[in-house]
Amino acid sequence: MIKKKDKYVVAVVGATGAVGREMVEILQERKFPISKLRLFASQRSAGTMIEYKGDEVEVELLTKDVFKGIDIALYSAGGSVSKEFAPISAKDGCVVIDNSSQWRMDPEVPLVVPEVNPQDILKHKGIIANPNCSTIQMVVALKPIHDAAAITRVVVTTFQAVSGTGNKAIRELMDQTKALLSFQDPICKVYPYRIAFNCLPHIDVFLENGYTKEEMKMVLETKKIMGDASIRVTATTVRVPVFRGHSEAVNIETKKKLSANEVRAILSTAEGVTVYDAPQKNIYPMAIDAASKDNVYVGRIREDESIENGINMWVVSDNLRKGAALNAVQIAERLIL
Ligand code: NAP
Ligand code: 12T
Repeated sequence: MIKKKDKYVVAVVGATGAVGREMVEILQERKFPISKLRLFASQRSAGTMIEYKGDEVEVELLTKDVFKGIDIALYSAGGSVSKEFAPISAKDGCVVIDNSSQWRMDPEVPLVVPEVNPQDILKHKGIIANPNCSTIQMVVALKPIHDAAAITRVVVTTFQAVSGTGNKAIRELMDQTKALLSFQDPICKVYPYRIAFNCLPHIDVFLENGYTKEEMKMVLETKKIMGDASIRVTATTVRVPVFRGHSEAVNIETKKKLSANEVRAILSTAEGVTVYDAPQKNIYPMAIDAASKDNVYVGRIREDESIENGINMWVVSDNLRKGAALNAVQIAERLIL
């Protein structure tokens, strides 16, 4: 349990990263009650100044002895940093909300999307995990359908933006695009092949079963967040040359039959969802609409005519906001309620 206060000392670990910078923005935007904001990163960027509420806050070097007196730490500095530092933070009485995949499947660690399983926040023992970006936006759209018609199976294909990999990948897509448009050879450092004008069916590392780790995160995390291990999930995750916003083609099978109109009605009142679905007027969600927005956008809702009870839909959200920083801040907001 967190001790209730009027204002909290909040830390962002990995504050100079693509997700960390978004966290600082969102804390400010949503007026999170902060008495002192502390920002941490590695030696590479200690001393960098980041603006928060009109002031410049200096980025400090992350060390093991910084956590005393910090109430909540939002971590976004990669799995190895979370593995090493999160238990130390928790021992010092700080509640960690961790963005890496390090703790997500630990049975002691709640894995939370506030629209889906806010009740799990209460079970934390010092660490709460923020799910994978692709999983978060999908479950926000699945939960209301599951409540109405019991989902039995999900087949998902993702189209993921490079910002999911961080600042280096954003730069790589920019540099490769510039190079190719000037008839130069693109340099590949972050991804094994060029991402500019290409699609890579490869996100995170390959596992023994032939799936990528990103695909298996979608399978396992969905079951844990929805609190239903019986939902069958299979995924193909693809990196596309988009800077911001993940798109997903989601095929759902349900126990009870739902028409496309029923799904539209259910989703149009669902928390955190915007239905954007009028194909006759060329209205469907796109990454360029979702970028810098908070909601999960759903469109292309239609019956899967190849099975009895099936729905196809297209789900888009900003991977750095709902997929990472916003979801983490929303967890923190519930934590202090
Ligand atoms: P990024 O742009 O590469 O930023 C990484 C951040 O971590 C930077 O602030 C970096 O600081 C800091 N950092 C790296 N090593 C560190 C160390 N040893 N000690 C302290 N700080 C260190 O990456 P990002 O996209 O923001 O992602 C960060 C992490 O968040 C990822 O590794 C991933 O685990 C997680 N993530 C989760 C989701 C999700 O699905 N929910 C989405 C994206 C990312 P410097 O400036 O000093 O290098
Ligand atoms: N490799 O948080 O590269 O598990 O887009 C999120 C995004 C891991 C994660 C990516 C990744 C995660 C990516």
